[in-house]
Amino acid sequence: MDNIKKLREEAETKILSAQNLEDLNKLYIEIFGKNSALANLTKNLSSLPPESRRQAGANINQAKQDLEKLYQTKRVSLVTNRKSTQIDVTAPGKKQQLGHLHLVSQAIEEIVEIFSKLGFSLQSYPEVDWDWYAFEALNMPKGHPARDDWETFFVDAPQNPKYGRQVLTPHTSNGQVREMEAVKTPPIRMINISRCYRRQIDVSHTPMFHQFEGLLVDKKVSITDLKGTFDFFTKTFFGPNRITRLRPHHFRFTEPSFEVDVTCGVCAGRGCRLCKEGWLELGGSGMVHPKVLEAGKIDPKTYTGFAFGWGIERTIAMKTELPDIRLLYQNDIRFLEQF
Ligand code: FA5
Repeated sequence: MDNIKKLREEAETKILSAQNLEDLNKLYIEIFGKNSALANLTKNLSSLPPESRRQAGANINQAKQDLEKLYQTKRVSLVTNRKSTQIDVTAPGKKQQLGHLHLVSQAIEEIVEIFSKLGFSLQSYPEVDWDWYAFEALNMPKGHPARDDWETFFVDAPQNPKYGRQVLTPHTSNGQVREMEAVKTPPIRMINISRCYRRQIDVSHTPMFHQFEGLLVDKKVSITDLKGTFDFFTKTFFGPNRITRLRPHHFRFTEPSFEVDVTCGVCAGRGCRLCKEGWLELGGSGMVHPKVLEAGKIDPKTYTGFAFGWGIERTIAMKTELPDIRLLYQNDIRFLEQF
C-alpha cells in the first residue's frame, strides 16, 4: 500500500513539473509503459497474500486512472500555452499607422521647390544671432524705436564689442547681410528658411514660428522683378486664380517697402468673414536699402536688389483656411493627420 502511495506521489510530481510537451511525452512511457513501476506492481499482485490482493489491485487501478487524468490535464495546459506564444501566419495583418511630414515641413519643401525653379538656393543662417545681423546692419541703430516691432527675446550672455548682444532671431532678415558677406560679389538669389521667435501669442501669432526670406541682388533689379516673383509663387502655391498686390509700408531695411497681399481663397477677392476686404496679408518686402548693401560690402551704385520675408504658418493658414495657427503646435494627432 505504501509502495503505491509513494509511486503515485512521485509520478504526480514529475507530471506537474514537465515544462513542455516533449518532456511530458517522455514521461508517458516511464509512468504507464510496460516496464514502468506501476506495471511491475500489477505483475507482482499474484505474489501477495490472497486477502490483501484484491485491495492492492483496486488501489493500483485507482492510481493509474488518477495519473492518466492528471496527465491529460497537464497536456491540455501545455498545448494551450504553446498556441498563445506561436505566430499564426494565416491571421489577417494589422494595418500599420503611417506617419507623414508635419504641415510646416510639407510647406517648407513646397516653398523651396517653387523658388528653386526661379534660381533661388536654400541657405541656412543662425537662429541665435548677434544684434548686428538682426538689427544694426539692417539700418536699425541701437535704441531705434523700429526695433520694438520685433518684440525680441535677448540671450543672457556676454556681449561682443562689435556685434553686440545675442538674440533669438525675430526674423530671417538676419540672413541678408550674412549672405552678402558669404557671396561677396552678386548675383545673389537666396532663400533663408528658419525658426523665428517673438514675445507674441494669439490666433495669428506664435512665440516660435517660421519665416522664409528671399534676397535677390544683381545689376538692374527692379520692383517689376519683385512683383513677378510674387505672382509666380502665389499662382504655383495657392492656385492659378490668386493674384497679389503690393501695399506701401515701412521697413528700415527696404526702400521702398511693401506689404504683399494675396486675394482670399474663400471669396476670390470679393470680401468675406475671413479676409474682410478680399485680401490676405502674406508678408513684408521691398527694395534692399542702400545702407544694408553697404553693411554687406556691396556697392549700391552698381547693384540693387529686393528682399521679402513671409511667415510660413500664416501662408499655410491662408491655403488651408486654418482659423488659428496655434493648432499647428498643439500636437493633436486628430488635427495633424488631416493633412
Ligand atoms: C518682417 O519680419 C520683415 N523682416 C519682413 C521683410 C523681409 C520685409 C525683407 C522686407 C524685406 P513682419 O514683422 O511683418 O516683417 O513679419 C513678416 C511675416 O512674418 C508676417 O507677415 C507674418 O506672416 C509672420 N509673422 C510675424 N510674427 C509672427 C508670429 N508671432 N507668429 C507667426 N507669424 C508671424
